[in-house]
Amino acid sequence: MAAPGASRSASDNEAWWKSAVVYQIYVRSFADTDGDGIGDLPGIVEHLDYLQELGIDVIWLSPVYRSPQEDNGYDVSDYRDVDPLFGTLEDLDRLLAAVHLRGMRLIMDLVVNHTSSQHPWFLASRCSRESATSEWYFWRDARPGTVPGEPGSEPNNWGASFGGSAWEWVPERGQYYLHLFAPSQPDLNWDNPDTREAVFTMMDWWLDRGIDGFRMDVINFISKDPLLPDAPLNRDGYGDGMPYFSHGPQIHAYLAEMKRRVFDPRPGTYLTVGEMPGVTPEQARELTDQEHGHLNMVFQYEHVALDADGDKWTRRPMSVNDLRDTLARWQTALGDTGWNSLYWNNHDQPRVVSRYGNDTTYWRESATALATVLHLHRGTPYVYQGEEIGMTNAGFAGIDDFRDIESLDHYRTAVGTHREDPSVALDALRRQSRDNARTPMQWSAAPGAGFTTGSPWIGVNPNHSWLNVATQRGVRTSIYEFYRALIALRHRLPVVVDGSFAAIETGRDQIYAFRRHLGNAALTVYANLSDLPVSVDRDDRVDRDLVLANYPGSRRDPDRLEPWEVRVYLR
Ligand code: TEU
Repeated sequence: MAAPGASRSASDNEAWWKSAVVYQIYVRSFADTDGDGIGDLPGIVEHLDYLQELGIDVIWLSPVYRSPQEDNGYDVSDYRDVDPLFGTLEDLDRLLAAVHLRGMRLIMDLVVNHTSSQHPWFLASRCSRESATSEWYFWRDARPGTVPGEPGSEPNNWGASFGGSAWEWVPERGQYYLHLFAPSQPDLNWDNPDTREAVFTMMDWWLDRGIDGFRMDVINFISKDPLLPDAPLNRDGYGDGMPYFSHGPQIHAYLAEMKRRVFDPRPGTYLTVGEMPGVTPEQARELTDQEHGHLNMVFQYEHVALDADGDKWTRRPMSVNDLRDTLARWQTALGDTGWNSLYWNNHDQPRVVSRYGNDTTYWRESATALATVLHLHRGTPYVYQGEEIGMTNAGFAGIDDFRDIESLDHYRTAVGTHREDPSVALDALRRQSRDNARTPMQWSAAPGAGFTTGSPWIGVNPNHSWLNVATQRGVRTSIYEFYRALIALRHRLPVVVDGSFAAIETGRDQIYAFRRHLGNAALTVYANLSDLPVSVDRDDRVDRDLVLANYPGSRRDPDRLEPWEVRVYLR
């Protein structure tokens, strides 16, 4: 099928994704053209020049498929259509063509660990054990000796990600179904060959349409231990099934089959990135092994869990030592066998400048320092919308400001069930809620931040009066221009893409320093990840030309790093 967007821009057979910078668009919060307060596909087309100017190579679209939107599109009811909230399939074709015209690429979100409970596959499956899709989900009888449907009769003790048991009783069928996330997100049974084939056929359909790859939602959850055993209890009183549903016995078989069946027969090269909560460096190396792996790269979670004590709502201070260790460990572990994805932010994470940086006194400095460390690592960097202008956490006043299913569930459980002080629960939400990432993109100081002329589906951060694209674009000292420079450096210097990685021990706790080597080229990064100045011993033989810095020249004492100062040298 020759779809409108099918022509591809660059040479198809190289591993183009290695030198690419990806920009994630959370469509509902990016740009609204029809005034309904929700971002849409035509809104993205209007901003493609902006993304091109920034230097973006690939756009990742968060789900725009038809969906009841219980989890903002991560609950898909039709994989082959666009939800009317965001536009039409024709809008998507137009976007794809416009992206390709600019020499950029576009990848879709693939949400196939689960569907929406409104998907026709599930609607049929829940009705009867005779239906064609009867075995496409995990159906189990009540625990023996219990009254089906009553609490405690669930087939196992697992809890779901958005609260409660991972099992839901369906009287019509007289069985429970498994949902690792909300009840409206039943898990697909990948052990059934027909289920896999249906997913692969759907992937073919999108690739034939001209898209350039997939970001695969919780793809390490698709193979479960077939016994679905009880698990040790969590703080919330439910079993933590992670050991039994993550990286299960068939994970390699299913991903290998996907590669063989979907990608290998095609002439081009595609970007495949698997989102994998809990993945270890060893597993990631194997999965992304450039000779034998099944995926180009994976999203790991270690570096975004350093401020959580057990569960994400319980805070522990992040230590720079931990951060440095985990980042360097992943760099070394994947080495030149596998390939890293590099990210601070996405639609599930609080804003990094508020979280690991300092979004008041050193807002610009810490945003640019964190960006430098990330972008000059080995791997493919991801920029989440608004990160390039240093967008901060939302600062919501009360529970009515939050929208996310996970946030609302946490509040209900903490305050309603566990009788926690509401202000404590709200503090945790203000810090960790996924809604922090989902406030509208701040294009300008206009009332709707240039995002919408209507009433936005979630509050605009009041700081859009000064923190916005319009005040930064073209301003030499802005975060936006710093991101442009960082991205340009990657495109200009092969050492950034292909150089090896070695951490440098400086003896200073708050400094993260590392060096990249390629042939005679050496690129060295010194980053002070703290609010305090610190002295540093550089190596003048290697650290020759300063190619990037986030403090103006006049303040530069070569042996001292100001708060959140970064310097990048090239030899
Ligand atoms: O996220 C997977 C995932 O593990 C997160 O939901 C994580 O548990 C949560 O953010 C921790 O606070 C993916 C999507 O990125 C997310 O938006 C979806 O809600 C989820 O899968 C279900 O599809």
